[in-house]
Amino acid sequence: MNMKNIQKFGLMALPAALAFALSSCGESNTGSRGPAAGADTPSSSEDAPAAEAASAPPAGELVDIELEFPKPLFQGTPVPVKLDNLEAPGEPRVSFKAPAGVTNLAADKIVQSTDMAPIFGSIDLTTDGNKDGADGNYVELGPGQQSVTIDLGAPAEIWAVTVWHFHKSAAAYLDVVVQISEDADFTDPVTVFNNDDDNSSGLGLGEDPAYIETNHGRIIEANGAKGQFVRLYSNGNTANPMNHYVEVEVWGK
Ligand SMILES: [Ca+2]
Ligand SMILES: [Ca+2]
Repeated sequence: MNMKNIQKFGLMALPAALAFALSSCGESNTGSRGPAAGADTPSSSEDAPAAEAASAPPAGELVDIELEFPKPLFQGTPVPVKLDNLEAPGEPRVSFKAPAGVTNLAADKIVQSTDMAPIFGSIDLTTDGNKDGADGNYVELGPGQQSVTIDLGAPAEIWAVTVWHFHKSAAAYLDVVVQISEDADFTDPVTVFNNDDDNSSGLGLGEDPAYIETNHGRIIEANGAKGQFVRLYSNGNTANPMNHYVEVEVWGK
């Protein structure tokens, strides 16, 4: 996420965060702070009993949400991927922070795509809950820039989007952009991920890194952004010009 988007996010997410904190913690006198600040800073409230703080987590406290991953599928020696914005190798992330009780709101939800007649598979494989990357479990969209859009069915507070494009062989997807919108036309979307480092997609210059797909997919944090629609763009990958989705999850409430 680039700085511009972080700023946009903060401004948009703060009122919702405050509303959540106030409604969930009636006796709190720390309403002038967001939950993130409260979680990182010792409470300055001297009249709050310690026992109360110990028995219930403060409103807005974030917990670790552990993801489930499919089996790794790499076969043979991966072809080296060369991209200017490719991230350095490192340990994969397996969890993210979110309020307790978030669920995968994308499960079995309707998915629209710029390619509704895929080359291989069907669009609904994107949200069918199966992350196994074997043949028959992914959808292959046509070449060039394509997108899928998930309608969550109701407005939500979104904390992470997790995506598995294709993990049977090592490839990095190009111009990956993920946006959250309150309206179906994406008139004022929040961009939570963008690795289009030359703005060839016309969606803005992205500062997120390109990454090689594995069974760990990708965790994209959304920091409580409000929206009902989640759109994921890509423009082919380093192995071929096609676009693939094994699964997309949208964690929120
Ligand atoms: Ca699937
Ligand atoms: Ca590009």
